[in-house]
Amino acid sequence: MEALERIRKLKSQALEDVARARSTAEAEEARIRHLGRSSGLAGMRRSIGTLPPDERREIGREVNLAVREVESALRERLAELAGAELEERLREEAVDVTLPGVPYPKGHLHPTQRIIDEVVDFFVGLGYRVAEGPEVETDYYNFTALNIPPGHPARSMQDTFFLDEGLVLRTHTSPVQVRTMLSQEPPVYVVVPGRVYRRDSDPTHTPMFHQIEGLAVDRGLSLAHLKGTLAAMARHVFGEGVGIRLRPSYFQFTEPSVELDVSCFVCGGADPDCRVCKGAGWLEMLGAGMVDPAVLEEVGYDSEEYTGFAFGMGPDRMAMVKYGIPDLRLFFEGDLRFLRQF
Ligand code: 2NM
Repeated sequence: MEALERIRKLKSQALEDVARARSTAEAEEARIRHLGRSSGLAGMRRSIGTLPPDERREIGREVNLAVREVESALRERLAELAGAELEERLREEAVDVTLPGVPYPKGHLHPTQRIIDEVVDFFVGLGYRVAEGPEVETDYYNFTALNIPPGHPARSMQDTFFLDEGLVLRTHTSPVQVRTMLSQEPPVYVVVPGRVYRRDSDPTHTPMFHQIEGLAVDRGLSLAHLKGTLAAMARHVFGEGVGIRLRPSYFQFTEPSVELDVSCFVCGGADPDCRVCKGAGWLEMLGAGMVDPAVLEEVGYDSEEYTGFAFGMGPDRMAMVKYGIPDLRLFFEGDLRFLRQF
């Protein structure tokens, strides 16, 4: 019978293809080719109805048997191939957990940031809040509110980066203290770290540098509170052994104004050739003073009821002294060989 012969042929071709399949993808292709809708066996199944009735039964059974045989061969081959493919993937993707890891490079805090952290931590420990503000400031907050009127030399072209009309790069962080006072009533205790800008550039001056300023406004604050607070801060940063002294000074926004020196933390004043203090025995550390009543009145505080002290220091300069760095420009070049020393 011609039909039986054809079924046998289709079946043996299918079994051969299945056995030859080298991957699960190839086995799937064989399934589509030999059992799919347009395969020979599927075509025969569809045409059974057109056969003479006495042939239908036998041909039908043979086609079904052939299909089942191919299906079971496919199932077996697929299982084999899938197992082999899994083994292969496990081998390829295996991770050797005994290999040494990639070393993670260790970061270093910038020397300026180390000083800022030490100073800010000290004041936070006393109960001060940390305040920050914009680096582009208005003329009013940077100068006028701080008792520096138009025409004052501190505003001069030599010092200040002027931007558009009425705007400057802040030359100190004091405008943040002004904003703080305008936004709340006393008592005020804030410490203000940040970047500031002045038109200066040589081994000990960079056009951008850092400041930490602080402000306390309360009832009954005196120069004695200022002195005790800053002495404790100096010892926190430069060591318990250091002494301090105040010298008279002048700032537009404080009266009286003082400068604070720290006794040399290397020689204590004993070495006339000391590389840190150059034999002076003292290191200049910060400026400070009692907030001028005119500044308190400007922000709406009653200067009869409240007094305040304020101070400002340069953490870049302090880091140069503490770590013996000769050129401030090294701080802002981002050279990792420099940073790795800290
Ligand atoms: C300094 C020195 C002395 C200061 C004053 C004020 C404010 F806003 F309260 F008036 N803030 N900072 C001040 C006083 C800053 O830096 C060398």
